Amino acid sequence: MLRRIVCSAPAAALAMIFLAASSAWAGMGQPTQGQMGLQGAATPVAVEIQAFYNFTNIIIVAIAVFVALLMLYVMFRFNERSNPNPSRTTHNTLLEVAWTVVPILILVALSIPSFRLLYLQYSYPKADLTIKATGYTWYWTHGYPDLGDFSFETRMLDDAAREELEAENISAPRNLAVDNEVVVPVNKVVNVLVTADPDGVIHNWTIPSFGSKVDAVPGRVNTTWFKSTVEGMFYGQCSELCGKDHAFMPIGVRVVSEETFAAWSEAMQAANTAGKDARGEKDKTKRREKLREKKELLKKAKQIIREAALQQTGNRKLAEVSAAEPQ
Ligand SMILES: [Cu+2]
Repeated sequence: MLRRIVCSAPAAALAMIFLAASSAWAGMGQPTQGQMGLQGAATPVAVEIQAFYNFTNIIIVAIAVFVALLMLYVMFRFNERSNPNPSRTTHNTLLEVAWTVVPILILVALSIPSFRLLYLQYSYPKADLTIKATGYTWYWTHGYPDLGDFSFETRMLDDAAREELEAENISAPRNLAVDNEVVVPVNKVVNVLVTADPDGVIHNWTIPSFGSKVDAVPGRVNTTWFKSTVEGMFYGQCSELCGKDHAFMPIGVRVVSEETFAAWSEAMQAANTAGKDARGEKDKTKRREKLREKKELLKKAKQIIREAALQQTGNRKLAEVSAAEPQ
């Protein structure tokens, strides 16, 4: 019996290590049914986070298995029946040095990749684009300060709006899909300035596949950076318990090609300018005209993203089909 337990333990440990280390079952950009491990990594930081996570898991499982085996051995070898005359030993210098030094070595082994990762997260490369994310109760606004400072609100879609998109073959997952997605170009360094409404509470801007998680604090600007190497849709949710609708303030970042981004940001900037002109315009007819122009430009920007979404959904479907086909 004991031998069987002892023999099956390493196999179970190995299975756990593979389970923990495998991110093959995890989706990219959003959680998936029956997911194991973390969401797929889309940025260099997320790749490093996952490598560190897998490495730490191996150490954790190894320690747990070692302690479990040790306890089983002690229970069977040194119980009263099999060992009626206990030894009176109280000290063992070698053993005491070992159980002090070995944990120190384990901690050092953990700290080296940990500090390396921390350094990567906080050494900001030169940004190609800056985004300002502000948490409100309970939605986000996203601004593009280096592109004429246009901004928009990001709110969660309700079921009716989601069904409309799904009917058009655009993926819109429940509790994650948003009305206005943050759009960024692929393979570019994006700096995110994160803050919260000065009269509000603390939120947290998170995109798991980017390895980004930053507190949005009223009156303070925090930063994070990401460089997505994959095009697609990436979702996250407010990750700081902020109140009543904490669970309903998702963030959606769409990573698109450089050309799509240029077309979208151009339309958004022009719409922003038209809006500003309308505000400064005294003549009623001209103001109405400017506002109409703004509306048209916003519609155009939305259409650009809709087309990108359709293309990406199609790409994903194709990828799923080819992955499901037997080789
Ligand atoms: Cu929040």
